[in-house]
Amino acid sequence: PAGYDPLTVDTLGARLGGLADVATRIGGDPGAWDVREVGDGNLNLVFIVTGPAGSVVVKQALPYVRLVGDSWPLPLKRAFFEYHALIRQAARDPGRVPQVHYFDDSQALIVMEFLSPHTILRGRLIAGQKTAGLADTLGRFAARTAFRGSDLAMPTAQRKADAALFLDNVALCDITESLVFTDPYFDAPRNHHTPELGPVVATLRADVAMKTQVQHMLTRFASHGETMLHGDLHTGSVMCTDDDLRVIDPEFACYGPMGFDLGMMLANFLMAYLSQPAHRSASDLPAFQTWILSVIRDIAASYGDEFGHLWHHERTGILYPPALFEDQGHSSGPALADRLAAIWQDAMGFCGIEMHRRVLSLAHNAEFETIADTALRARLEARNLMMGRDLILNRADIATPGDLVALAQRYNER
Ligand code: SR1
Ligand code: MG
Repeated sequence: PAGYDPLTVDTLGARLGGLADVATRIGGDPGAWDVREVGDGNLNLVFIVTGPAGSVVVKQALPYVRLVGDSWPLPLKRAFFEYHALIRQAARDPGRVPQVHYFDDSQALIVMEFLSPHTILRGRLIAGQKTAGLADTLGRFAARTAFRGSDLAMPTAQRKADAALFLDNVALCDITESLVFTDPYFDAPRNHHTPELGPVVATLRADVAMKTQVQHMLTRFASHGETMLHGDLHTGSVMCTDDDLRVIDPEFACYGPMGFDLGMMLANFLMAYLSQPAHRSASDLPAFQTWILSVIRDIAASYGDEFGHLWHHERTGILYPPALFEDQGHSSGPALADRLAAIWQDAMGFCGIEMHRRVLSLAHNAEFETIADTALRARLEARNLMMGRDLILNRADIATPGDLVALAQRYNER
C-alpha cells in the first residue's frame, strides 16, 4: 500500500526516534538503540527495541501471512483491530494486556510495553514450568472480557457500534472460519499431519455426524455475536512469569459467541496435558499432568465465579434486566445458570474443533510438533483427535469441568 514501509532492524531507530514519548521510554540516541526482530508467530514483524532508559515492543503487520509468504496477502488493517481490542481489554480487565504506547494506522504498527521476564505460556508448559495464579487470572480475564463486551453490560448504541467496528475484521475471521472450522475436515491444500495418523484422519473425515456438528459450531462462531472475543486465545497468546500473566495478540478480535475464547483456551491446556508424556520424565509426569488438569478445572471455576459476580453487580445492558428479576423479588440465579450452561456447551464444541485443527490444519502446536519420534507423536495426537471428536459429538453430556477432566484422563490412558 502507498506510504506503508515495513520496518527493519536498520531503519527502526530513524523511523521511530522522532516519537517523543517512545524515544523517552527507550532513552539515548535512536541510532544506537539495540533492535532485534524476534517475531516467531504466524503473521507479523515483532521487534524488541532497547536503550539506556528501557525497552519497548514494536509490532508491525505485514501485507501477507508471514508463515506462508506473499502468496497469501493479508490486510494491514489487522493492526487497527488489535489496537482497538487492546484498549478495550485494558478497560475491561485492567493490567492484563500490554500497555499501548503508540499506534500508527498507516504503518500498521503498535508500540507497546515490553514484558520481561515473561515468556510464552506454551513453551513454559512444554518445559514443565508452573505459574502461580494462572487459572484464576485467565478465567477472570475471559469472563470479564466476555461480560463487559456484551449486551449484559454495554449501552446498546456503544455495543452495536463496536460490533460494527469489528465486523470489518473480515480477513482474520476468514482465516478462523477456514483454518479452524473447515480445513481439518477435508484434504485442504495447506493441511499437513503426521503420516502415521492417516487412518485416524480418514475416520474423522468420514464422520458425517461430527462434521454436521462442526458446521453447527461454525454457524455459532460466524453468526452469534455475543461479545468482543480475543479471537485467538491460545497458550501462545499468553505470556507469563512464575507469578504474573499477560494476554497478547488480539488481532483476531471479532464479535462472536462467549464460549469461543474459553473453549480455545481449554483446548490448548488439554493439548499441553495430552502431549506431556513426550516432554516429562516418568517420575515428573504425573504431578505436572495433575497440575494442568487442576488449571483446566480452576479456569472454568474462576470464569463461572467472575461471570456470576459481574452478573449480580454490573448487569446494566439490555439483557436479563433487573426489572424482570430482582426488582420483582425474583432471583435471576436460574437465568445466570442457564446462560453459563450455554456458554460451557459452546466452549466444549469449540474446544474439540481447536484440538483438531492444531493437528490437521496449517498452524500446528509446538507441544506436538517438537516430538521428534513420529510414532509417539502420532499416538499422542490420535488421543487428542479422538477426544476432540468426543467433545464435538457429546458436548451436551460433558456438563461440568469435572466431566471434561475425567474425559481427558480416559484419553490419556488409551
Ligand atoms: C495463517 S494464521 C494461522 C494461525 O495463526 C494464528 O495465531 C491463528 O491461530 C491462526 O489460525
Ligand atoms: Mg498471534
